[in-house]
Amino acid sequence: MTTIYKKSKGLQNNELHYCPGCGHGIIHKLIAEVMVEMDAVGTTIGVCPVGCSVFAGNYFACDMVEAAHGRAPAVATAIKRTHPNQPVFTYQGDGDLASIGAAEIVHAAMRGEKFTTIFVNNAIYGMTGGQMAPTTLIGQRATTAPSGRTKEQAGMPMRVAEMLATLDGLVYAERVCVTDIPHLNKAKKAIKRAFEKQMAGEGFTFVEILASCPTNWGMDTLEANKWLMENMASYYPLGVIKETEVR
Ligand SMILES: Cc1ncc(C[n+]2csc(CCOP(=O)(O)OP(=O)(O)O)c2C)c(N)n1
Ligand code: SF4
Repeated sequence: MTTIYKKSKGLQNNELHYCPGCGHGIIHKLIAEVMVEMDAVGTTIGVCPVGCSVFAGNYFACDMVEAAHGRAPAVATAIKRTHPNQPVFTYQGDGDLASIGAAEIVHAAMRGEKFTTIFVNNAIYGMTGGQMAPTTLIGQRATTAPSGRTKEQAGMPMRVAEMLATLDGLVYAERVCVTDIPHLNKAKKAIKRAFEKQMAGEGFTFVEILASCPTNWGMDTLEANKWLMENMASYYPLGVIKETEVR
């Protein structure tokens, strides 16, 4: 029998706890494949967030550290400074990164810390049952905005990649999504580019990944991907936001 799919060696052989259609599992697979391609499974150190991916350490086949809510960039700073030759990444949701951890990510980018952040933007707090996040779209319903987010009450949704790109320490920011195979391939390329620039010692690198949360969006998996492309990708444009030349 021909094997057409094999689990990446960058992942442990554990069953994922994510809901069907959730972006986290797909993104884990892409990061794991990049680690394998870069021959960095044994050397990479990841930092897990608080949120649905709090158990990411059960899945990646590399060392993973758990950080308190939003503090992954501070923990990654310490790890990278003491292990400058090893790839370091934080893996964070939008509640973790753009809400409680907003200061940590801004200051890590400002300082040009030489690690990579994988930012999973699903426009909602997944783990705690669908509260509004800084990235929730105008009109989008959340348990804390039952009639939909309004600009008057909560301001406009935060475009994190563009905001961080204004800081000199950030050398690469790209926004991708994981809705279909061509977009998955682009997402993997972006993750690899971010790791390569990190390992070249250029500065802070950031990949924002638009992903679906069918459970809290109240949609089936296909509907969720369609909604993402029609609504999220128009407010959060895909593509390279900033890439500096090697100094
Ligand atoms: C200090 C603190 N405040 C609040 C919480 C509760 N909490 C856990 S996960 C979470 C939201 C996570 O959402 P997000 O980062 O978007 O990740 P997702 O679950 O969507 O992947 C919150 C508010 C906490 N764990 N610690
Ligand atoms: S609640 Fe949302 S983010 Fe969390 S595992 Fe389920 S689909 Fe994924």
